[in-house]
Amino acid sequence: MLKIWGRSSSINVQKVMWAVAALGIKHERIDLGGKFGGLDAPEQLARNPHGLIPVIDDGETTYFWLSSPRNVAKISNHLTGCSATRPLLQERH
Ligand SMILES: N[C@@H](CCC(=O)N[C@@H](CS)C(=O)NCC(=O)O)C(=O)O
Repeated sequence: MLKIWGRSSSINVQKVMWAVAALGIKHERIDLGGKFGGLDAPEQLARNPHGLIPVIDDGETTYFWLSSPRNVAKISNHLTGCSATRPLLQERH
């Protein structure tokens, strides 16, 4: 299952949450950052050396921390194995 680290009040986390919901991808979100802290924990810095959220773990070895619309599209394409999500994401932006 996809793991997403980040507090739900973060706009960048919300972009990812929208994408996984729109694509119907099973996921678990773990609170991190803001009042939850934890961004400077060693295991988190190992996932994202920038110490920012969102961080996504697809269960293999790939981690993402950029949630610009272009990167959300890349993440979606990576997760779904197709490029059909790109127009959808661009359309909605
Ligand atoms: N370029 C990154 C920016 C990530 C970013 O700025 N994340 C903010 C939240 S929106 C963050 O980690 N802030 C620290 C915190 O929440 O404690 C992206 O597009 O995801």
